[in-house]
Amino acid sequence: MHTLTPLADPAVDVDDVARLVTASGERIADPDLDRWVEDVDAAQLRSLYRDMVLVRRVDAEGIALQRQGQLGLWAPCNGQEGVQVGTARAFRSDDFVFPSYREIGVNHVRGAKPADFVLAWRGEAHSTFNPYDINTATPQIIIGAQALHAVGYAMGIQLDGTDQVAAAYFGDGATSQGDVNEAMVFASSYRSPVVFVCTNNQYAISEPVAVQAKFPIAGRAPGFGIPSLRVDGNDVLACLAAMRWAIDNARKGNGPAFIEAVTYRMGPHTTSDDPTRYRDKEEVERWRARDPLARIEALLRSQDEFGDDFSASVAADADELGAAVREATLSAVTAPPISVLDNVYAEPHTGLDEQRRAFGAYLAGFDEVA
Ligand SMILES: Cc1ncc(C[n+]2csc(CCOP(=O)(O)OP(=O)(O)O)c2C)c(N)n1
Ligand SMILES: [Mg+2]
Repeated sequence: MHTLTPLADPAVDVDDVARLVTASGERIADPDLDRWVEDVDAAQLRSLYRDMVLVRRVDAEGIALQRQGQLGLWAPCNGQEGVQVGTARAFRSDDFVFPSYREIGVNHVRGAKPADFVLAWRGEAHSTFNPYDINTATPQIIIGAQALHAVGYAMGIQLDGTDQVAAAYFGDGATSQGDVNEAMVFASSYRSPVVFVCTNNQYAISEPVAVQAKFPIAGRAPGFGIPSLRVDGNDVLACLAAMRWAIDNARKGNGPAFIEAVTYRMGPHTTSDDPTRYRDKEEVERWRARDPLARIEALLRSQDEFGDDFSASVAADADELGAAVREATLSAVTAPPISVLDNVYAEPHTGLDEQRRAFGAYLAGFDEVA
């Protein structure tokens, strides 16, 4: 696998990665990755491209709906479609995925419906989808916590004796959290069938990755006894290949694997953030030239496989999904405030009863005013 050397500045040395499609859309060979995507023909590449376009559209709608006051917050994924779609397409439907708040593309590939992208950000639902409908956990806001959940799930898989795989998605910043490191110790010690996907988008809010990683993040995993791969996160094909490698490793009983996908968050951390305060335009433009969608379009065009019909059908699909996301948001029915306490615990208990009483009394106060 791709060997790692210490980097002077991990944020700058972004080309020290495994890659199959260059930024200009040229298919290059990689001795380790090639065999994992031998079956990927033009039709499959188009399908990966379509998913990335759909994800970008959901993201654009989310930002617009937040700006229009229809959502409380949105965590954009623009620029990260390659790692999200590429890795998620490697799962089997019975694998179990633990995403962070930014994994819109992972949830899309897992089968999230239009409402699933927006209702939690609108404050209408605790969770988004029912995790068991698409074998994907509620997107995690507590940085790194989902790594422990994924390892726990993977240890459960071992007890069940099945060949499912669990996966945790987290960011570069999350690798500084104890939870992620503890999760890697358990995964390694128990040889659990789990894949860690670290999306290195160069920032933890305003903090550049170079502040907390003096060595490529993928280089940490071998210290835990976990094989790792540093891959171009804007190369959907390389991400698919890397994830197939990692999942195969776990499914065969060889234990965990770690992928660092090097990418860039093109938008703000969330709609509450102003990235112009901490990064310059030139940096953003450098990454725009590495766009994950544009490179697949260029590759397909070079093979004469990106026709007008295809382009029009992708645009129509994106329009349809975008309209469905807006409709799901605008038609959302706000539940009575007291229902915030429903479905929090499996069993009722006295603490919850007390909270329900106190919150009910507080809400009743508004009735009196009215
Ligand atoms: C335990 C915890 N600490 C702090 C926060 C506040 N917080 C939200 S996002 C974030 C940065 C996370 O950066 P990274 O892991 O790189 O993920 P990204 O947002 O870039 O996808 C922080 C510190 C939190 N949600 N949870
Ligand atoms: Mg980050």
